[in-house]
Amino acid sequence: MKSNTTTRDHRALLLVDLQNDFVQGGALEVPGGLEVIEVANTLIPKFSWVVATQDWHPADHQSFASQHAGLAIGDQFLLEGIPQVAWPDHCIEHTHGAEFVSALDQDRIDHVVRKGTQRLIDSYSAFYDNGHQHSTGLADDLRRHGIEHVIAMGLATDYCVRATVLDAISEGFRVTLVVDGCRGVEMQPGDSERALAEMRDAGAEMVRSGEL
Ligand code: VGL
Ligand code: ZN
Repeated sequence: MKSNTTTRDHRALLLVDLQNDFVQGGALEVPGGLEVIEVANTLIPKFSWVVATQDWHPADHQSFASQHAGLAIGDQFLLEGIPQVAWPDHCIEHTHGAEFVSALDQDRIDHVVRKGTQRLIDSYSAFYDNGHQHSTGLADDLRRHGIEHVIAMGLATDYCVRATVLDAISEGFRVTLVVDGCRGVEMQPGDSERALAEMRDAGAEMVRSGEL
């Protein structure tokens, strides 16, 4: 059991998509993705509430290039009117690729948020789908636990981390991003740097894991 040593901890650690398909050898490998697992394991014991997101797609998810004749991986298209990148098949529900990386200290995860479960809409953020129509319930769940401050890290900086951090800020949480705990896909060079600037401009505080 975890002990609650602080009087009242209003902080939660939010681990974004630390799944096999996003690390070395995975279907949507994020360069250096495996390196952040150690960062996560170092931070987990410092928090009394740990949330992890899990990208969790049906096998025929329409964000997959394989579902569209004439689309190649990395192409941009409109999915039900919403801009979408065509991804390789990844994080298919109940497969090895969708599982958390085994080196991650999963015993200390209190709550898992699965996203991208609806075939016609993608969901980068831990809070809402990409059309901002359906909530995952995470914001209310965090508030119910007295959380005011979210410390985020994970994969990928330029997609799911970015969307999660921007939504957390809009939801009224104080947000800190652990920069060395993130890696980007970089479909275009500079995407991660641009995402970091966007998150900073929106109000995210940037720290390194050693400062926490
Ligand atoms: C992600 C692309 C597609 C991510 C998930 O975790 O950043 N990126 N699905
Ligand atoms: Zn996905």
